[in-house]
Amino acid sequence: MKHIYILVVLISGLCYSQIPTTYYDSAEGLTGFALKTKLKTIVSNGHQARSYGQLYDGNGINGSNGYIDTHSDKTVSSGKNYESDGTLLDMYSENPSGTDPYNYNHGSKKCGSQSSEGDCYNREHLVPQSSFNSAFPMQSDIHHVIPSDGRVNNFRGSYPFGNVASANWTSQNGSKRGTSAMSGYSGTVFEPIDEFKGDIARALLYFVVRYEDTVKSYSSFAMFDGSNENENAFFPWAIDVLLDWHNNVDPVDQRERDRNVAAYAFQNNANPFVDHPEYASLIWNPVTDNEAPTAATNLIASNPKGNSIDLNWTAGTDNIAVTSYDVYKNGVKTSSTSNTSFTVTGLAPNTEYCFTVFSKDASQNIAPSSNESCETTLEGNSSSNDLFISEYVEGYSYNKALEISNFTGSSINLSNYSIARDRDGSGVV
Ligand SMILES: [Ca+2]
Ligand SMILES: [Ca+2]
Ligand SMILES: [Ca+2]
Ligand SMILES: [Ca+2]
Repeated sequence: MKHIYILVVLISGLCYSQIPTTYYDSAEGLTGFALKTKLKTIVSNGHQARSYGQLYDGNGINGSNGYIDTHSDKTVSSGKNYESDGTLLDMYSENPSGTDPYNYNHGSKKCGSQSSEGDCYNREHLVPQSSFNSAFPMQSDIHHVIPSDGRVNNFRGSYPFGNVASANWTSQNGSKRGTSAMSGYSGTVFEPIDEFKGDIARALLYFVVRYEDTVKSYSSFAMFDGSNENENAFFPWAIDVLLDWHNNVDPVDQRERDRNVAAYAFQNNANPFVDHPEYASLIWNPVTDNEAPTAATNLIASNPKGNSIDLNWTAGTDNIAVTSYDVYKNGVKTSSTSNTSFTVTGLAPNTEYCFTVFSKDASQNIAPSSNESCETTLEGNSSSNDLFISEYVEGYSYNKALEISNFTGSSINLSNYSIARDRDGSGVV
């Protein structure tokens, strides 16, 4: 019997559509709220809202079976295993280091009414339904709607998550409700056990990213500050405790990565904070860079033409990275480049110009000036007496082209010109 069970798990695993390896490519290099907004686009594109009932069994969607795939106590390839008995994995009743107080089999004992723990299970909205009026797709979003014991769900109610100072109620696995231990919030809070603090924090981080456009109006939930789309979404005390749970108390493990893949198969989007834990601090606690790069050196102005001069220099260095150079001509900024060479154009003939460049980093810290280098443009060649062929384009088959330039300063009648071809040295044709 056990062999059959393992076989079923493998087959359902093979059916999953995996999170594409390129899923987060467009977020690369971004930080702060620009990263948050980019992630909103990534996780919104393709997200297919499922019905509320499909959370329980998925009903054959895209090879996914809803909670059966995302929230089962099953073996993980690395990290901590619990009973691995295929029962419902309930964060409010699982005892990670011992026997569970009670268990649910998927699909049976759905609430229903409850009067004590173990009576029935239902769907717990980590962000309370009341804050978004039970609207879709939030109501059935499997990243933040988890199966849980009905009694504990009831005690959690719509309270914000946080660390409890003094508990007035404790579930059989140690989840607590009580007074806030966090300065900045004085109401009642709910604290899951350490094992699942990060799971729940990442679900909330996902929620404010996925619903960035509308979360401002969900501020009846005490963790949400009602700020605009491109801002925090959380009160300072709230993001502080979530980042602590996410980074320190309960970092991402293989069980959560497996769940994210199964959730992707269920509704075709992923939780970015599971795949890229570093995104959370990049968005809400970006490192401030106050250190300016070193100056560019060895600036040389050379190769003067009638109206251009070439510049080359040695790169500056930075604690993070030099991202660009401002180019100054006679003390006035004229251009910017990410390279260590630049051609200054649009210059007057027979004129001396002096140049400097300044290294900059992404935080707009500017280095001291490079050395100054001066050069004089050549005598005027900005006009000519006749047309000249400035470019030949070799296209496919019969597609060839000649570019003819007119720098004479006056109109030319092309009927006075002809173009002849010399074929293999056998004369003009
Ligand atoms: Ca268990
Ligand atoms: Ca257990
Ligand atoms: Ca965890
Ligand atoms: Ca820097």
